[in-house]
Parts: sequence; C-alpha cells; structure tokens
Amino acid sequence: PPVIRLADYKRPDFLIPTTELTFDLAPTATRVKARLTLQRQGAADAPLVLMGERLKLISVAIDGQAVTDYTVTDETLTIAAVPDRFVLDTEIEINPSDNKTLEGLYMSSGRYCSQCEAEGFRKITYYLDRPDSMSKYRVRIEAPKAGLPHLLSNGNLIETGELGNGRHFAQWEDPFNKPAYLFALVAGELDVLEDSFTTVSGREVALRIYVDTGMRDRAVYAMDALKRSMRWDEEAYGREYDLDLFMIVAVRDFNFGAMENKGLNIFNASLLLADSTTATDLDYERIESVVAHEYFHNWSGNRVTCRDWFQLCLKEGLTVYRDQGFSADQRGHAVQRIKDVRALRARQFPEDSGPLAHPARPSSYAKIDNFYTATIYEKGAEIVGVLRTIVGADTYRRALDHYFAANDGTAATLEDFVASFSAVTGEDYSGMLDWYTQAGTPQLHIAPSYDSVNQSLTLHLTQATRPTPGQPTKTTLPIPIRLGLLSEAGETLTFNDGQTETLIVLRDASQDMVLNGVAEQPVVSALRHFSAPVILNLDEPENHAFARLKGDPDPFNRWEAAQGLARTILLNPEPAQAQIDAFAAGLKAALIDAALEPAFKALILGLPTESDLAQSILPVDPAFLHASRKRFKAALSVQLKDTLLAQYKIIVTPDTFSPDAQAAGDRAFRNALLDLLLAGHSRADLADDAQMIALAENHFGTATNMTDMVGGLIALMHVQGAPYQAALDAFYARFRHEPLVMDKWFSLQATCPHPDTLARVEALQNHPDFDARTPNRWRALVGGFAANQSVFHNAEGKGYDVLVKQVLMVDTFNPMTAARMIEPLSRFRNYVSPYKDGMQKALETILAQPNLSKNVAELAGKALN
Ligand code: B3K
Ligand code: ZN
Repeated sequence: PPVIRLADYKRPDFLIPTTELTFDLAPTATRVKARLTLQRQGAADAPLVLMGERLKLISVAIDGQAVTDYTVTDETLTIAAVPDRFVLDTEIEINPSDNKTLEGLYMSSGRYCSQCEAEGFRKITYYLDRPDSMSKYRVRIEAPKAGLPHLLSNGNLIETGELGNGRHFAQWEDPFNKPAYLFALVAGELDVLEDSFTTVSGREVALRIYVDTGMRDRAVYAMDALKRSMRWDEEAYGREYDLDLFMIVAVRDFNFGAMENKGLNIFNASLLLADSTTATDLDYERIESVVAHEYFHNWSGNRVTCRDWFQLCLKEGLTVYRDQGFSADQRGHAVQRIKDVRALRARQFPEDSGPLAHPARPSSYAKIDNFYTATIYEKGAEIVGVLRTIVGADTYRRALDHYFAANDGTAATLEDFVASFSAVTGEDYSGMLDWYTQAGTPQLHIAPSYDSVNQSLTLHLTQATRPTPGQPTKTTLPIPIRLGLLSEAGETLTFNDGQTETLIVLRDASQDMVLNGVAEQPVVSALRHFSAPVILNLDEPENHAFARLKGDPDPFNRWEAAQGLARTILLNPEPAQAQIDAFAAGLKAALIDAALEPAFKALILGLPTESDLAQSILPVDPAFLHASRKRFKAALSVQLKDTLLAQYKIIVTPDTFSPDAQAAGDRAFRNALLDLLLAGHSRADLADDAQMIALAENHFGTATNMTDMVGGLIALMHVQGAPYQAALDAFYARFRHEPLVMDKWFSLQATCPHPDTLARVEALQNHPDFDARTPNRWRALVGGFAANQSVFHNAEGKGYDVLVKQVLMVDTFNPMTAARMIEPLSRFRNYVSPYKDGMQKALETILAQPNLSKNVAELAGKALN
C-alpha cells in the first residue's frame, strides 16, 4: 500500500472557518448536506481537493451556483478552479445500516452512531479530513420521532422542534474550533442518567450518560468516576471543563474502547456499564480510567489537538500519563505503577522488539488506524513520565500550564510540547525528542563495585538500544534512574551524608557514578518506581534480590525483585530445589506481612506470565514455558498450602458490595490465593485434591459478585472435567441474555491454558452466540485465544489456522479490527520450530489473499519483512 510520510507534511491549501451539516437520517439512505466556508491559504492556483469515501454524491454548488466541473475518485472530490473565498454546498447519500466498518456513520442496535477518529469523517461528507483543519460546527439532525427520540451532537443544544409527519429536529452548535475527527452524532432510543458538576469557577455543567433502555443503574459508577475526573483535572492540572453540557453514550458495537468527541464521548458499553453482578473489579478499574482518559482529552487532544497523525502520541501519550496519575491517586501509587508496568511489558516491550516496532512518533504509515498501538499510548505515557521525573513535579506542572496556554485552540506538535519545558526552565530538552523518534527498548546495564576501604560504591552505567526495522543505528537517551541502597539484611542504607535516595540521569553511552559514605557492602535498588521504560540488567548475587523483596522501601522494586527471582527459576529447565524453597520462603514472608496491602500481595502472587517469559529467552518454546510455569506453581501450591489457606480464610466478604480500591484489593488477593491453591491439582493426595476442588466450587457457587465468580471459574480451570464444565454451564444459564457477560464467558474459555481449549475454541466459532460482526464478541474469543500462549501455539499449526480464518473473514467488513490480530503472529522469528514456520506460513497465507485491506496488508507485510 502507498505510504504517507511525516517529511512530506504541508499545511492545507484551504481553511474552513465554519462547517454546517444537515442530516436527514434514514437507515439505508441518509442524506448529508454540508455548507462549508472556505478560505485559500495556499497557492493561488491550488485546486480544492476534499477527502470522501463510499459517498454517493448528489450535488455540488459554489456560492449558490451548481457546479458540474469536478472529478470524483474513490477517495477524493477535486474542483480545479475555485475562488479565494467561497461557500461550498455539497449533498451526499450514505447507507449507515450497511456500514460494518464501524467507522463513519453506522448503526448499532437500531441506533445511529458515529466514529470519526482517525479518518472516518470522510465517510460522512466530503471534507478536509485532517486534524490541522479546524472549524466551528453547526449540526442539524432531522429524523422520524419514532425510535429516534434523542438526537445528539457536539456542543450546546440550540433548538429542537417538530417537522410534521411524525418527524422532528435538533440543532447543535459547538463554540470551539475542532478537527473533523472530533465530530460525533448519536440518534436513537436511550435511557439517560443525569447529574451535574460545579466547576472550580462556579459554573454548572449538566452531565448526561446515555445507555440502553433499562441500564441506567449500571451507569452510576461511570458518573461517579466522571465527577471525580473533572475535579481531579482541576486540582492536578488546573483544567476546567468548558461547555455547559457533557454527554457520554454507551454503544455495544465499537471498534475499540471509547472516543473523546467534543462534549459527546462515545464508549464501548463494556467500558461504561457496571454493577456488582455483571462487572469484575478489573472492569470497574478500567471504566474509571477510561472515563477519566476520554474526559482528560478535552484539554490534551481537543483544546490542543495534533497537527498531523504522526503526532498522535502528543495527545495519547500525554492523556494516558494523565489518566495513570488519576488512577494512582484514586487507588494507590505503588499498586497502580505495578499494573501499568505489567501492561507495558505485556504489550509494548514485545511490540518494540519485533518487526512491528516503531517510534512513538512514526515517520511513515499506510493506515494510521494501525498506529493506535501500545507504543503510541503506553510508551508515550512513559516518555512524559521520564520528562516529569527529570524536571520534578513543580516544573512539570508549570510546563504543562505553559503548553496548554501557548497552544490552546491550535494543532500542535511534539516539538511544541517539549518546547514548553524549555520555556519555563530555560534549559534544552531536545534530547527528549529522541525518545519520541527512536524505536526500541533501551537496555540499561549497571555494574556496581564496592570499595570497603573507602566506603564508596562505584556504579558503572551503560545504555544501548538494539536496531529496529528502518533504524540500524541508535542514539543515547536521557534515562532517569531513581536509586537507593539496602543492606544485605534488607535495611535502608544511607550514602553521601545521610541520603537515602538519589536520581541519576544517564545521558551518555556510559558513565561512572560514585556514592560515598556507604558503610557496608550494599544491595542496589535501581530504577525505583520504574523511573524509565528500559530493560535493566544489574550485576549482583542472587541474595540481593531477596534483600529487596524483604525490605525495599520502594514497593515497586519489592514486587520487581519477586518477579526477577521467579523469572530466573521459570527459565531454568532444572531449577535447584534450594532456589524454589528460598523463593517460597520469601513469598510467604510477604503474604503474612501485615504492613502490606492485599492488592499488593495479589500482585506479588502473580508470577511472570508466559508472554512475559517469552520476552526473556530466545528462541521461545511455548510448550516449555507453559510446563515450567505449571510445575513451579504446583510446587509453590503444595509447599505453601497452609499459609495460602490460612490467608484465604482470613478475608471475609462483606455483606454489601463496594467497588472501591480496598474492597477490590481484598477480592484480588483472595482470588489469587485460590488460584495458587488449585494450581497444586492433581496432588498425589486425593483427599487433598477433593478438598481444594470443593473450595473452588464453593467459591464459585457462593459468589455474590462477578469478580469472585470469575475467580472461581479460573481456579476450576486447573481441575477441568466435570467441575469446570458445570461452572461454565451455570454461568451460561444465568447470563445468556447479558451480552457483556457472555463476552466474558467466551473469553474465559478461550484463555484457559489447557490443551482441550483448542477444540473448545474451534467449536465456539460455531456457537449460536458467537458473532464476528460485534468486535467485543470477536475479540473475546479470537483475541483471548491468540493471547493463550501454550494453546494458540499448537505444534500442528491448528491455532494459527483458526486465526487466519477469522482474520480473513473479519477483514472483508471490518479491516481495522481484523488488523489488530496480526500482532500475535508477528514475532515468528523468535520461536522454535515448528511454531516459527507455522506462524510464517500463516502470515504468508494472509498476505496472499486477494482484496486484502490496506490495514491488514500493511501489518502482515511488515511482519514478514
Ligand atoms: N482517541 C480514541 C482512539 C481512536 C482510535 C481510532 N482507530 C480513543 C482514545 O485514545 O481515547
Ligand atoms: Zn486517548
């Protein structure tokens, strides 16, 4: 497919100060009239070229005069000679009910809704559909009253009224300039939950969440999260909401999580609706963070948008960083940091080390939809964190204030962002831009050497980044390293006259750092709070990690120590019993430590996943990693049974459900304990086994909330057979009419790490409740399966066959969603045979398909390159 390059950026030849749209809604024939005022800013002879796809053009007029002298292609409308200032009227027809791309205007459960980011607006009308083309919008929606009582768009509702013939209209006006990707329209039958928020300056904002009829109660948590987000953004960033109305709509058919359209966010229902019987604590957590994320975009994205899509990270990285800060304040900094880093390692590190690696600011793309990646989002957030760590919290806040003020109402670049830091400090941060333009995860190596005579510690620090596609040589990056010292007994050790922690910024390829006044052989605790997104290699004896696990005042590094120790054991085909015993003892000490919160203990019980392990070994043998993990968990289960059981019993489930962090932490810990208890199945001791099965069955059977039901089901996966099937059947019988819960039913089965899962998934593709046209359901089954390392990587290639078939099928109607499933095949070069060859063959089969979408072609092509 043809490629678009950052280096070719040119501002648009025309400005569009105002945009007036009139929609006449009809499922198969919606008419859209657009009246644009246009002003030339480019060359005098530049033609007007508007983007448009799948539009049936009805008419074109300039200054009221019909025009016939134009050219239409599949992607553009070109008018060669136009005045310098004029009014353009176009009318087009589209078929929303037939639009299964879920981009542009489409229908979901009888309701109209839109999705425009990144380039969907061109499926609604001919337009300069690019983020640096900003305009003031007036939108009129006309529709039958029956079935379409609510007619919503961005901004303020100016007027509503009757049209006769059972029809009505609504007129909306958005006072803020915006790019087309932030346009939204929703029309349909909806229930609304209403509330209000008084901003810091005393303005009253009406809040409305629109949901499927009967679902209003399930929006209560999202509303609460919204109000907390609005307050937090005022306090933490000085950002006040700017319209009198803020709306959120939940839809079931959505290609991703949610969308920050100005004043009218649209959400995947799975990230908005929750109650204790249908949503897990993880759902609540994600709802809270996504509601915040989309709301925060009002400033980082909407008021200040992106000049071009190469700058996507400007709004996404910054907004993820902001929502992570919000979640940390709501739920605890250490626990939040561990979860964020776990996600970074699970999704971004693999991407960054494979053929799809790209910088946070890519320099070219074929389909921008393919770049809504973990690198743009999660690494983008980490880069903001690196900057903040380097300059400190106060300077960061001043730089952000400057950024929002200086760029308000404009379409900005990453240079503008970094320049805001220079503007408030007078220092040069251009080195930070390298973080955005360079792909690959830096490797940080620390070699400590202690001089007992001088009581000094020398840290030899080096950094290096491996080549990535298109970037054979790498530069050095500013890497902030938060660091402290411990004694071998795990006590804090001071240095440099009483200091307990320091921040080192490594800028060169190597540097020596000397710490004085170190009274004894120290244990180094480096990269505390994961102060930079790098892979750390620290030269040290194994007992040092145990010292950190025992006593590191930085909880992140305490967790990290356990992960590292477990990883060493898991990657060793024949780990020594002494190693396992030592780990079990360290784990036990943490589990019974009353000073540690349950949410943290749950995380420490979560051993590195198979995909995490696949990052630390070459070549990857998924069968070995699975067996090794299973064996280790079983050993821990048997060895720690009494401790696990005692802890399990201490936690009482309260009579009333609360989704708050503390109650969720208790549930997380209890479910993690249960999982490890059941991992010992089958023990040699049958009575013991029966006791554990009964425990899991009881846990599932008496569960009063979805978190515990899911926890029970996951525990029963260790058992398989009748107990597991009975639980699945009970779950199905109870929730078969709840689509969001049925998604879980599919995904739980698809992610079960048991060899029988392959046959189950093959069968589930034909289940009457399976529907590839609903992305939530498709991702539940296919995405869940592709992430299930030991089952997906089947030696006969049967797992890949399932994926190829599904991707090719979905690509015929929803390329954006299909393309997301290429990634699981992309790192084939890292795998042992026969997986390697099977994955490669699967990619080749996909690429050989005629009429492949640009989306899938771009990623499959890059993966094979
Ligand atoms: N900005 C949207 C993502 C749009 C994805 C388009 N393929 C949601 C978000 O990041 O907040
Ligand atoms: Zn976003």
